[in-house]
Amino acid sequence: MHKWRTLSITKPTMKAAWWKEAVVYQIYPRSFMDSNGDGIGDINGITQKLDYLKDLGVDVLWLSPIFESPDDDNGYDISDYCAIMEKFGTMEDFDHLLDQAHEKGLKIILDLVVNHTSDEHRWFQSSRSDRNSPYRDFYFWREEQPSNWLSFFGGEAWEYDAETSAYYLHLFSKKQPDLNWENETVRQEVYEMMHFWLKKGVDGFRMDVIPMISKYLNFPYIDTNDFVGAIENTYTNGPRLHEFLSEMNKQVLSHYDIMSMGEGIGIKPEQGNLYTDPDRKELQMIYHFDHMSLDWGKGGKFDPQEWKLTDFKRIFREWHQELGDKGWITTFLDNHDFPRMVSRFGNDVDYRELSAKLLATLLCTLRGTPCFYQGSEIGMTNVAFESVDQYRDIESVNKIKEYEQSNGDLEMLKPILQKVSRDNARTPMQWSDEMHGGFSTAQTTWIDSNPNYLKINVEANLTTENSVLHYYKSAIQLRKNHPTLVYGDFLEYAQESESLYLYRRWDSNGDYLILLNFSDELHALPEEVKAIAQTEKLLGNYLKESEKEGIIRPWEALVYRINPTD
Ligand code: ISL
Ligand code: CA
Repeated sequence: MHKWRTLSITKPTMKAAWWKEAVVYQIYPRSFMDSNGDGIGDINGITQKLDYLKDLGVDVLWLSPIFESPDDDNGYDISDYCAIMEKFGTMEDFDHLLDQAHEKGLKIILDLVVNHTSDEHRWFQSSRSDRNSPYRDFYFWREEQPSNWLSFFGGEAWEYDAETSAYYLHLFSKKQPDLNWENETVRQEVYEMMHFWLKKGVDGFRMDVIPMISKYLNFPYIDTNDFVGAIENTYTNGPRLHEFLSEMNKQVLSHYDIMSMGEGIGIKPEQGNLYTDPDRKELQMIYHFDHMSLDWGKGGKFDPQEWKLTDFKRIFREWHQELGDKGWITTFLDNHDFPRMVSRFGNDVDYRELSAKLLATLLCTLRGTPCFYQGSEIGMTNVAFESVDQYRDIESVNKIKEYEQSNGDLEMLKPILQKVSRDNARTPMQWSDEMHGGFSTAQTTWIDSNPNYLKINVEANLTTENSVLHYYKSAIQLRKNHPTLVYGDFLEYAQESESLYLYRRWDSNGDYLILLNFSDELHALPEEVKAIAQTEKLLGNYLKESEKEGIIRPWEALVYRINPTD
């Protein structure tokens, strides 16, 4: 009966840290809350909602970029790192937000976007206008086009600039020239800017495309049919990457008790510890994309493929094994760059609430710091925009243009956009059933709301006992009350199942069993799991107990504590 108690209980070797125990909540400021009725979310809007966030139980708020920017890529193209975007408010507004957040025990981390700047940044302006400018070498200028690199947002990554008769590198849009980290002054400028925010009391950074800051200076040719391969083998993990990160750690990060979370694009499990092993003194954690990129077919992100639970499980298993008790990851299932998690990994039609709750259970019981994206806590879904004119994201807009130019049938593109566009995650937060979901009092907002706000909104969730929101609160509290869910080891059952994700988290403080059914069907639990006796149920997403024993219902999520036996 108790054969599964044979797990050898070892002393936990994983070091404790507040940022491992924390739950992160990502805010996309322009879509969170509009305080002044201009149709764009803003900083004061966030301040208004701090009590809501506190009540949800999250600890750290990651704000997508709030800095001055011409907004070519929604603020990921920064023209002044130390100024606030006018649309979002003022520096006083930000100081007030930080102050209020701290008063409530919430931390705030900012988006550090230093692989590139905006082309409207004064460094680039000077660099472009004068070949002898001290800023010339802040970017990559070449007389001839060095290679065939492609940009993430379509087209070539080397752009010819007539003003200065040379090519510059931009891995993202033309308005996002890549910074040359080889230049020591660039690095010093970045570190100084980081100190500026940290001295203000900011609690850390999420670091945008950080694996790309060191470039292979021969810019090797890529296979243009394999963009994913180009990212993994050529664009990321350049020769001086770890040297730069150690330097940043030494000069900046190590001076504060803060969170550093790298966007782990292109990082494979075996490289995880190079970034996050504490002994190496670089970053605390990274979030890898391996489970998110499953739909990147040959043609890139716009070639959606189905994902498989066995791949998903294998990815987390491999990361877990590779990191061991050293490095650390952030876990996430969506953010502002991806479709909504309930639409992608759950079933947003027949089991929206159950599957949204299941996904929350997963993130709150996996090893890694969970990072939730705004709106997931009420089960917000992808949006089915009827017209391509409703898209705002540069990636989607460029794709639409490309289709138009090649006489592609836009009707064919529509269902793809509805599935993969980043705008799925960028529609306004749904606070109530009022106009624009209570996000704004403006007649029109910068992007249309998802019409399902009439049903899916915070207010309705607050007043319904079994809502997704209330479940989120319980799942987050569960993680906080049981540190084994943070630090414990990880053991899986039924690895080959395409429907069931069943695992155990355990250490000398406790032993937990997590059962998740990722399917619309009822399943029998494997014998080895049924044999685990004497358990206490801590969390479940169905109201009533199942009448049959040993089965798990569609999208059912269960967390048990396994009682110690003697
Ligand atoms: O969303 C993607 C493209 O389909 C991702 O590949 C994304 O471009 C990549 O993860 C980098 O993301 C970050 O940097 C970009 C910015 O557009 C994203 O919003 C940001 O998260 C450039 O700064
Ligand atoms: Ca506003």
